[in-house]
Amino acid sequence: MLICRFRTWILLLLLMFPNLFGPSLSHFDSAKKKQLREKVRKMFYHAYENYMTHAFPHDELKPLTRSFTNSLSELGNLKLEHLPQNYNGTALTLIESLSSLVILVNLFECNIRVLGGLVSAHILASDSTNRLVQGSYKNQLLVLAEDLGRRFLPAFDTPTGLPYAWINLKYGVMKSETTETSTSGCGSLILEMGALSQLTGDPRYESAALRALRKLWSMRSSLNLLGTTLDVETGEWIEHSSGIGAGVDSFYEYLFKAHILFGKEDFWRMFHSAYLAVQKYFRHGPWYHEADMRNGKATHWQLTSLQAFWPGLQVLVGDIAAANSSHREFVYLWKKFGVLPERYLLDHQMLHPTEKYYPLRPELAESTFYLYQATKDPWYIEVGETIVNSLNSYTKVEGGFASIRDVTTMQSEDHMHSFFLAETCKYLYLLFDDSFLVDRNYIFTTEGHPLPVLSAWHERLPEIYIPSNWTYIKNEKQTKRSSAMSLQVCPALNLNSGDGERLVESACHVPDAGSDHKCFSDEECGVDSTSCRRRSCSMAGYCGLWLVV
Ligand code: DMJ
Repeated sequence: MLICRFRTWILLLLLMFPNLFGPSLSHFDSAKKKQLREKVRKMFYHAYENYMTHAFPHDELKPLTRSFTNSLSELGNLKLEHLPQNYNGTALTLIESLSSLVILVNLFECNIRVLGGLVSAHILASDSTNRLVQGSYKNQLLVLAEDLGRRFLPAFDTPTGLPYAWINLKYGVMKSETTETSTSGCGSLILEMGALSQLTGDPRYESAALRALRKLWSMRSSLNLLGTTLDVETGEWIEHSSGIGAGVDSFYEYLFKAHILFGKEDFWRMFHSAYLAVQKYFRHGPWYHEADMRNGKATHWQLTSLQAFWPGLQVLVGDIAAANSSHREFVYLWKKFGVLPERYLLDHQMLHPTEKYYPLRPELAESTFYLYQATKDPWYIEVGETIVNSLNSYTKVEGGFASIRDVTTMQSEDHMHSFFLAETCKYLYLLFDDSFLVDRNYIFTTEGHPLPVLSAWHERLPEIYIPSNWTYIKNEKQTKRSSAMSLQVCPALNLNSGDGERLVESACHVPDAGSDHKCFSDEECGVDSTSCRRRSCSMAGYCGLWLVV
């Protein structure tokens, strides 16, 4: 009894003088964020400097042998990361590199990595309010982007308008080229090619990407589902089974992000139908399985590392409760294996026998970043810390960061993908320091390249979709619309109970261990259902949102 009273007094004192017993938790949080962002900065430069020493100007670093691989994919990312330090030199190197290209590239990869990198870097370089700008810039990157975009166009010259997956940048589509491509391969080009059209005034890039996207959408089933692979000449599906992971992922991402970037209602309508179909036919609790587009029947019960981007997209949509519940499952798997395995068989609760690798993928860090932005729940900072610590313990080598061949043995593989720099490090850094984004309104392409949301690029603002509590920020130059991220809400799910009554339940809700809410430590406290914030154990011994009070 006496102890209880003592705790109550302490609690009251703490409420009145939050710093009475030392620095407040928010102080602690910001010190922790600072320490973590320094850790990530060091990781980035360790990877980047090794790349520059052992691989530049080739595509990707082999960190174990300190050599390089060639697949063109690094070019775009490299330039973006390169701008702050050595801007003029890099632009010139790029110009020389691109003019001599005669290689066969994958259109999708080249688009998201190279064209996206060039377009984004051009926008950053021409923005005088940007701290990245150094020296004089004369649109060299845009010239390169346009040159590359023009080389893409022959790929779209098919009876369907769906582009070939592979194109030779000098000679166009090769004679015996495969006509098979993936949904993401021909449906995730609109952000980069649309931005290129906006910047150059040449509508051909946006038109080509849009025509392909519309054709793809017209091939959906009556359930609003798409397959994974198709034939660009006939417009027939090859693989009818699909999910939200490999071969499809960025198709969904680009429908919604194109709506944000260009404001066209068409994109929203397509996305809205597609999103509902995914939630209806692929979702199983917090997991997403694969299903046949024709009948919605489950085909593969697998979790893949690529699917971990989905909660991030759901945050942009505003479906934060669903995002949070899936994200937790991915975090659980990350902790179980130390990193995320490429494929996990949900029906057998075991790793896929041949896909046990972790190639330094960014998706979990990306979703963690979005969820933290939306909720400011410090728990996501802890998740970020776990990811950073795992990367440093299991993947850091003298020559950079190495992929993991097998998560059961943590055996390394001699490859550092370019997305480790362009995405993994970037999203981790932004999780701990979002100052770059403050007062700005960016979307990130699927390769992590920022593109500003500008009213000038909007056909018109889709007023009917903007809730009344969304804010407009005016500055002298342009009007920006804030994204769903600024809402910081945790919408509850509306469920129908059996007797017809509406029950409201939040997917992020985790009850306290004791029904009387008493506790000895934070571990016994759950997650608040309306704010999605983790509750903590007060000195008085009760779970609650004490920091918020
Ligand atoms: C990235 O290249 C892109 O995000 C792509 O859309 C799929 N995922 C890889 C990284 O895992």
